[in-house]
Amino acid sequence: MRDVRVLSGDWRFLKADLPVETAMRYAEQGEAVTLPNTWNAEDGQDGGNDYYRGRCWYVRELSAEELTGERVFLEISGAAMTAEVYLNGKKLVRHEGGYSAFRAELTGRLAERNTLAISVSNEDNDTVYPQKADFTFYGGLYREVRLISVPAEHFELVKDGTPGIKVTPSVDLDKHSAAVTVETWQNADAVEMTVNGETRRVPSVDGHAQAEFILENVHLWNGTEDPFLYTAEARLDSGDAVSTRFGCRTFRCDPEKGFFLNGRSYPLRGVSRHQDRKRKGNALNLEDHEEDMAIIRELGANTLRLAHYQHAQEFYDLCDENGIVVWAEIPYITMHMKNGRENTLTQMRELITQCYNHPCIAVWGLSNEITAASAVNEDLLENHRLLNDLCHRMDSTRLTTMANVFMLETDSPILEIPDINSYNLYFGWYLGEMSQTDEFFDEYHAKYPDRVIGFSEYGADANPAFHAEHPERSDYTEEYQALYHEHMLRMIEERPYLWATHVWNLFDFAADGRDEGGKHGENQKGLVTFDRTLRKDAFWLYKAAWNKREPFVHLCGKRYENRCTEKTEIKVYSNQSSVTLYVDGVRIAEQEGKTVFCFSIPLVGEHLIRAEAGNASDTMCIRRVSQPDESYLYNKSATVVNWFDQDGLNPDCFSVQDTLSELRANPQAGAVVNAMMEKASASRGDVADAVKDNPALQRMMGRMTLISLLKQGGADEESIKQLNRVLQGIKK
Ligand code: GCB
Repeated sequence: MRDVRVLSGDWRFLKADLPVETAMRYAEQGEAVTLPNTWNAEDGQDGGNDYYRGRCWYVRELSAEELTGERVFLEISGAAMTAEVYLNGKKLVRHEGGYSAFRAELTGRLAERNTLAISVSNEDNDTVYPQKADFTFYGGLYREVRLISVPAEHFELVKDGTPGIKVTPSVDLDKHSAAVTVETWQNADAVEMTVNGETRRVPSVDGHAQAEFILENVHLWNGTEDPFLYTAEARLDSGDAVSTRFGCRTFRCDPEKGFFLNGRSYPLRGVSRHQDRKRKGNALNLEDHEEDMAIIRELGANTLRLAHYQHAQEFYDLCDENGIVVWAEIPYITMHMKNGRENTLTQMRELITQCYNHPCIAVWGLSNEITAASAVNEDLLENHRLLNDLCHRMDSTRLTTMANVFMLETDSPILEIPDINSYNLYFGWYLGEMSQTDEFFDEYHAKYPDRVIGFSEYGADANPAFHAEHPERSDYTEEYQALYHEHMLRMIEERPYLWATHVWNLFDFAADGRDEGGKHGENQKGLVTFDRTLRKDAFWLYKAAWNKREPFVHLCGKRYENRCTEKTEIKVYSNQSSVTLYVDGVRIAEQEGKTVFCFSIPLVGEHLIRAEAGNASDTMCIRRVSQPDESYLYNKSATVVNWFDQDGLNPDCFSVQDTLSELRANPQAGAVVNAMMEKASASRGDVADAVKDNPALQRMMGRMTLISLLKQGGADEESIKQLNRVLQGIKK
């Protein structure tokens, strides 16, 4: 018999880097905590990049009754980032990497009364990933800790945190059958394996047993529509037993047609997720995971990128059960560390060992934006090759990929390493125009028609308190975020070759180094707020496009109540094909369409707006005010420069509306622009230098209008007008 006990209570926490003896001696004076626990739930979310990164202790007594069985193991499902486990003052194990499970054997070292002391550290170093990234590196024993007691003969528990059982289904779609290979590792002579009601006794050779089961009329794991799961069980004569669920499916990617599930085209359209929540950090419980999954299902996404590290087993389980296709990855991110190679390999080995049986996982992600702060040199390439080979050696059934940063040249040799590729692009948010995304993919696809390409990240921050009638890049309004995603949704729908697309991010999350958009320590690219209570308008856009099950209609701009324009736009998102608009009870218009419906109405006083689509309806109240509502503006001093509309500009002459490359193609206009740019770069030092030397960035800037470059650089209205006057004096 296997006995598993969760050790959640009776822990003492000491927030100090102490020797083990001292931690044990003063444990009683520590704070009483229950697991899961992080010490950064507050300071990791309040901005300032000043959260505690150091070594702390969790100490607990283990009584004799908790320790039944001939062999006893301690299982730690997640300790961020580096942990050392001590029993009665003796070190049993050290584990580097904050996201994977590990186990230590306690047998033979136990006394009548025992003290378990675990040091956990999230301090910075140059060997354990992640060290540089846009999220808070919470420290703590933030997942469950369990005691596992087993008979003398038992399934393997220590190596790479293995579940002890590995299941590889190989599906023949034509024959409607699957060959299911079950492997186990144990210190016994034979194993009894059961799959789908069929039981076999299999000999164990050198600690390894393997058998193949054939499933006729196989019931496929078929995405969100029918995520059917089988169970495989293995048992020893000693009574020890392990089991795992698995699913039978095939995945395939085509450079022209995108992703295929079970032989049919199945475009992967979804979002990314961090394990993070307001006031809790990464110390999540099952209800938190379930709530996140319910929101994902409501959205109608069929894929998740579980960024940027291994997530909790409970969450991969939920993805299995809900048919969500997953991109799983390790935190090899932003900055390559020459001393970190071993750690990338360990984290990948553990990820694959521990997650192999989940049918939801389709790809292993090698790294994320690794060239953002590192050059593409031989050491980095070699690290990627080793990771890629490791994935293929450990798993011949899945593909490898990586998420590349926008400024990585598309002819970089690193793109040839993984099986399929992906780019994170933020045109229209951090820089450039949204349409540069379209151009990027079109050019890539034309240049590399045989390569599979995906869109691994895109997004725009929005604080739902901020609003604008004419939203603009970087204004943090809910309206700009919605507009941005409308563009991206269209762009994606027009490009079926994109094997997967993932919005960054489903939820706002903590990045303690950020201080922007009216919030401290938060990345606000979420479609839903950090506390999960508010769905921003962009959430409803994707729901309208992806959720075909629940008919609904959503009025955008509910929080944008006070409007000071004569006319206003009423935008409606719906998954229905026709929307009717009522203003103050009067039917104004009916529109046929898809996903996005726009109406313009005059504003005179207070109005009750109602949208109807079939049986669904939504209502809101807006009003005309004489002055702009200041609380809607992020940057209250910045007057939004809207004077540069096409009207009033002489189209035969140059203007700030032209792109940089159009201006530079003319010697006179080019000289004006270059002089201005030089002046600007002299005051910006290194960054401007980096842009000068980076041909990808140069090309990208060439496509941007001068006005957007100027605004990005923070130019004031007067100097923009001045420059425009000069350019209007130069004939095209
Ligand atoms: C990225 C990163 C992600 C960041 C995101 C952002 O490219 O991969 O970790 O959070 O950009 O919001 O800037």
